[in-house]
Amino acid sequence: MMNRRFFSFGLAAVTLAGCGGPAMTVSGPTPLPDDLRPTPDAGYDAWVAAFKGRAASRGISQSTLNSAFRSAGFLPGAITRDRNQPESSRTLEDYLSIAVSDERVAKGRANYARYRDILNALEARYGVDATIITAVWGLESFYGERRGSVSVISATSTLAYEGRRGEFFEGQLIAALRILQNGDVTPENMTGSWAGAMGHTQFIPTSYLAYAVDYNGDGRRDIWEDDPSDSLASTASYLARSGWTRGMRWGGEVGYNAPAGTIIQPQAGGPRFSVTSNFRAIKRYNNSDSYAIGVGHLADRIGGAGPLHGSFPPDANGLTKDDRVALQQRLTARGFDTGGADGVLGNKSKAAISAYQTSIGQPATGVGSQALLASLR
Ligand SMILES: [Ca+2]
Repeated sequence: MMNRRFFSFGLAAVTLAGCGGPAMTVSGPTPLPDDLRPTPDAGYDAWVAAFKGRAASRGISQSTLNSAFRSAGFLPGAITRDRNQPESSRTLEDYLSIAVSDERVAKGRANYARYRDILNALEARYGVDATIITAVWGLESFYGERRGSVSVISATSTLAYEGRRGEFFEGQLIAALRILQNGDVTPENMTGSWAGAMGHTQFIPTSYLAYAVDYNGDGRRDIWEDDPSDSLASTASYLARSGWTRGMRWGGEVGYNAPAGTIIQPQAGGPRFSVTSNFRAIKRYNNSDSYAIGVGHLADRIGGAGPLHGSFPPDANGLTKDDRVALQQRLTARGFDTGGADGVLGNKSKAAISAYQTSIGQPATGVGSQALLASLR
């Protein structure tokens, strides 16, 4: 979460926990890939030795440093993922296809029901709607299923050492060490995304220090455990302190009982939204209009609302979402695996299109078209 503009995680990547995209930042119960396990690196070791002096001067004890770095190390995969984040962002339509998928809505409704008591208590205490808290949880970690299992000390130290955003990540590393020093979590349990976002709602370490809450009263602010209550309370705390106004909607689709607000149209030809100051509070979590609309719309859906009323225009290749879904279904039926039929033509779909084009003697462009769709009928 947070300061994602540096990451363009976006459903882009992270945020689309569960999207299966190339830049996922959360890993969940699947085994760690080898490149996110510590690898010997002399340059990293020298950097850590120097860093320990700087950390000590900022109040980190030797025993904290020793235990934190005992099993930490250089993660080549953090650097490649950081460098390979997509430059271009998804269209709002593609973003919402993933962020507010039928599965994410259904699981959101189930978790909203399961944790209704605590969510309602949080709404009463912090003023943030229970459905909004649930939606943030859904986008950040697929309701806790994909919290990330990368060592946070390894991830933040690797990215601090690599240096492209070294100052930012050294700050996160110092914050992570303070968390360990406070005794909220052990080094082995302090896991998260390859970029150091932690727990059910993917707090970066500095945000944890500023906003995390011990809700269940066990004396530790534990956002890593299976019990999501501290994480959900921490998210409500963060939104409340980001300017959330109790009882105000985030916004809505213009023409369909939206609250008064600033009008935005993130995708030309697509739906327009009227957004309030609570929309801007969501953007403090992740500074992206698509993300904030994703949270708001997912919250509405969890609360029982239906899909958006407006439609989006055809994409640059003349295909509507229905066309793209049909293209994926027909390719799959012919044995070219698109990894599902969500209407989002990602890397797997592009590879399937290329393989199909090759099979019919056409240049493998990986780009769909009406002609290609028609050829599959
Ligand atoms: Ca606790």
